[in-house]
Amino acid sequence: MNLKLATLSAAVVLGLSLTAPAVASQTLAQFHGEMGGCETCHAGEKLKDIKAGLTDSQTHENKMCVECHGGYEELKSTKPNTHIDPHSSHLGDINCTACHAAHDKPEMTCNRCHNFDFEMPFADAKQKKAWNGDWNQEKIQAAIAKGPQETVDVIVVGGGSAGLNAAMAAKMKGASVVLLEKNDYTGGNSMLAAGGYNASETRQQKEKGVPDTKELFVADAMKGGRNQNDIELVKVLAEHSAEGIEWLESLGANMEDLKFSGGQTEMRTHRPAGGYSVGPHIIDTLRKAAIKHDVDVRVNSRVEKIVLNDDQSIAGVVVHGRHTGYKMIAADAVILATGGYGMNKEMVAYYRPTMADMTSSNNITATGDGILLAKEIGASMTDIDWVQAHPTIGKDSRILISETVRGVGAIMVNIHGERFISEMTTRDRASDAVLKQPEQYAWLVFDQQLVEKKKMVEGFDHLGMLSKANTVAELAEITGMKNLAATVTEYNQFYKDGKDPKFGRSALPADIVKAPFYAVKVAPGIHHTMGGVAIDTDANVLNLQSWKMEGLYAAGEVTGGIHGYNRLGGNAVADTVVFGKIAGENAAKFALEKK
Ligand code: MEZ
Repeated sequence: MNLKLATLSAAVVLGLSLTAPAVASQTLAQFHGEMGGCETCHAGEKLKDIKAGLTDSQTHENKMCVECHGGYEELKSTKPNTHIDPHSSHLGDINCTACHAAHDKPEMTCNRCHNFDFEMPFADAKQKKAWNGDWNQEKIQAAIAKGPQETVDVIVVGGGSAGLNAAMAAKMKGASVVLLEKNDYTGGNSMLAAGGYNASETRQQKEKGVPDTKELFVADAMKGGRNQNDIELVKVLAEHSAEGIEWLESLGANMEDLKFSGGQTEMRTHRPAGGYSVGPHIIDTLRKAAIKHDVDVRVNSRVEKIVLNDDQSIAGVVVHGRHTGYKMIAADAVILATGGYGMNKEMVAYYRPTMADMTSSNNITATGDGILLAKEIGASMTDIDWVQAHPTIGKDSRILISETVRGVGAIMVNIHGERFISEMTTRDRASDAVLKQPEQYAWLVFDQQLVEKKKMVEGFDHLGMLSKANTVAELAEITGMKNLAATVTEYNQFYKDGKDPKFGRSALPADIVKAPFYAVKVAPGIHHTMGGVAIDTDANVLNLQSWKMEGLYAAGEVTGGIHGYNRLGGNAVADTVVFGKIAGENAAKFALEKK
């Protein structure tokens, strides 16, 4: 480390403020440049060296941030955030540059979904042109005409759970792999998954004496999907669900906890112990595994075209790198793992106009890119207009109040404090029921017992979403739910009796007795797009004649067919792992056999 960098590090260690720029509208780059020149952050002093060392992931630059300021784990232990820590709740260890843009206005990534009043260092720097939606056809064609600049066996498009699982599986089968993620960090929508992973006949279930079977898994998924699912895909999901858990455990995940989700006859939703959210945990595990196994993961890299050879076989993709521009990468196999389209307003308006104005719990990455890429080359779509509303998204927000909260004991009541449906029914039914209530919203009500079991609830409290009181009567007073006390008394009796004669709630895991008592306002919002690219049981994409498109695979929410008309909570995470792994293994086999 040079002297200036050492001084900078020392300042950080001593807790000196480095946040206030000396000059208004100074950028972080100027501030660092004054300390040690461009070399402070870049791989050289001269423009040509900087350019040569600059990757789309800004690998060198981020390494330099960590060298001076410390890495995620270090900063977490020395500067514990007493209030909200988005890294712990879902972001995990992401590139520093995702928020701290050096030559541009810094962007607090959290505010893409939230609304935090938090001033970033160098916040008054000038905003440059945003990097988004080019899809520049001339540049795409020029990249194809120039020919591939790199060749690998398998290209994975998208860095959520399906993509990371696919990349890991392909790599472990001996293929060379590159994973291309358009966002500035991996994780996709999976990073926000709060519920769990459905699997049957697992070690965890056997240890707890849960008499679940694969056949029951299939029956529940089909019933939940109103029998509109492709049963062959559902069977594969059930068959491989336990194996998927073991695979994640072999990569370092903890999936010890078990709970019920809506529409299940047996308890099969697996989660990390300690009440942590499943998505961030799986993503963290997979990110670490990808580093350990040397998988080439590139962020800020948006695939804008799948390129075919004259014989219609896969030639590769054109990727648009945020810093390096357009280029073609050749590969014999491509896996689409780009997620759904819940955040693409135009697509929702086109496919499901009645939901166009709904909020969405999805990450900003869920823009349906893979569906558009696949359609362009003749892939078939299944159930494309089936969009799932989740009944409990924080009212007027984009924050999902996980089904887990109901799964471990919350009740759902209307503005008068009256229950109106079994809290554990399927999402389509629960959402419809909420929309039929006065004011079209509901409250979830629970007590301190639940908060102690579910760490995620602390996050809702930090976000200011919870009403809180020392007695149920006081909670009723604050929220205006005049019949709440009577409802809670009645529900506690149902708990004691072990059955809910009013709405037939399948699981009554706790009563509502321990102060403080809480309520959170919820309303339905877009959560999952069940339709997408048609695949077969090998995760091979099908064309309009239902023939295999050789070399093209897809997994996760970009696909259709598995969930039918209504996905059960916990089946999406299972889908990303099971079909991600199948896609990765089959793509590797295909590419390696072609060599
Ligand atoms: O699978 C899901 O979408 C899920 C379990 C969501 C949730 O409510 O946590």
